[in-house]
Amino acid sequence: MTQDGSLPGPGRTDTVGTAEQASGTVHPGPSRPDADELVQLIDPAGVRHPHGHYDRLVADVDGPALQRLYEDMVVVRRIDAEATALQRQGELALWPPLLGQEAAQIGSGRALRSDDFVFSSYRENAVAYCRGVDLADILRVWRGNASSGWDPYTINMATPQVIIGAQTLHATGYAMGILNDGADAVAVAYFGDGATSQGDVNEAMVFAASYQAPVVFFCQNNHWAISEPVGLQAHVPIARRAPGFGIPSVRVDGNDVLACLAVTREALARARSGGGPTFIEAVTYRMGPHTTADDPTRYRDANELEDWAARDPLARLATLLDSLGLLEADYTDSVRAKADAVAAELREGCLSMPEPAPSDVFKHVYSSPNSWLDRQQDHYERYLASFAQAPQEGPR
Ligand SMILES: Cc1ncc(C[n+]2csc(CCOP(=O)(O)OP(=O)(O)O)c2C)c(N)n1
Ligand SMILES: [Mg+2]
Repeated sequence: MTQDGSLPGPGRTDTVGTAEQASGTVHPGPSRPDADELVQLIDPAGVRHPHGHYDRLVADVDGPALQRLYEDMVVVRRIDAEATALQRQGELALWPPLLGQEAAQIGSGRALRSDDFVFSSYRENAVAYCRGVDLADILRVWRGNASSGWDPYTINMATPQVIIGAQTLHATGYAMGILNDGADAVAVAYFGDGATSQGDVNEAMVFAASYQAPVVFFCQNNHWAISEPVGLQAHVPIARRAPGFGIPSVRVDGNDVLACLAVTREALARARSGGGPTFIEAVTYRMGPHTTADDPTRYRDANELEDWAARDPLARLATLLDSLGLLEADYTDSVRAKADAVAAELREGCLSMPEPAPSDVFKHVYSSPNSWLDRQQDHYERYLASFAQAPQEGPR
């Protein structure tokens, strides 16, 4: 198995799973005999392959369910494109695109229960969509309109973390709280390949393993940490690191939405049933820039992008749906209409956001009054007021 995650597929079948349901007890311990195996249920050519272990975890995913996953991916790709356009039009200061990572985020995001709690980085806007975020809320921070986009408890998802890897500690702490409460919810931490080099992520894994905390570490290996290729910091598959902490891990084709759903369901079931943490490495690719401020043509080869475009997560599911007779015009028209409507709502929500007052920047810094901050605010307000009082220069 290579770092790029390529995997030769076995023979073809069009069946979508068999027997058992997705839920149920999963016992602790490594689930895969070969941690380097890349779990794949739908290959890049859109062919569904049977899997001895994971088919049962997606046995309930019938044709209509596959269509819903496809619709989700089309919609979030459209959200991403619309937000990128808004940034180019000067309406957002910055945007971190998720182009290419739709399957990893929708497959895992749709596996979650509403009482699970997500701790993400800045790129998991498709996960936020799965959690039911108000669309404008995902733009609020990038428009410079607010310090935080939403109240975490309304959708059980913390606002995105920009300090690389820090959210893994928050997720682990939250999961330890779940243990204390005797609940069966799960905390899920999303982070990138680059984040795995941070101390925070490694410390989080030590604590998660020590306490057998119900946390899922979902690493999207999109092959780049800004301009640093994953091969520089990971000479072996990233998933191999977790067993060193005593955490079972799995590598999944991150461009295969069904496989991402299956491995996340397994990890969630393990955590709910007292089996502790799981580390998932979703092998995917960031097809766009790191953010709209980045120009990847300066550091990566166009051929690499072309190779990954051939493994596009949406295209392969479209091909599978087509082979099942589930990609008729009335369905694709309705998906397009939904994406158009969501994009229009996103744009409208962005453009109609009320402008905050300049001194709102002082709000929410501390939960209780702070004299040092109050003095700064007072000074700033007097400074702003001085412009109104200053004599205007007029024509002589
Ligand atoms: C602690 C910390 N160090 C450095 C940065 C600067 N930084 C922002 S994004 C990034 C790369 C992260 O790469 P990865 O974890 O692979 O996530 P991706 O952006 O690919 O989704 C870095 C180093 C930061 N935000 N926080
Ligand atoms: Mg990365």
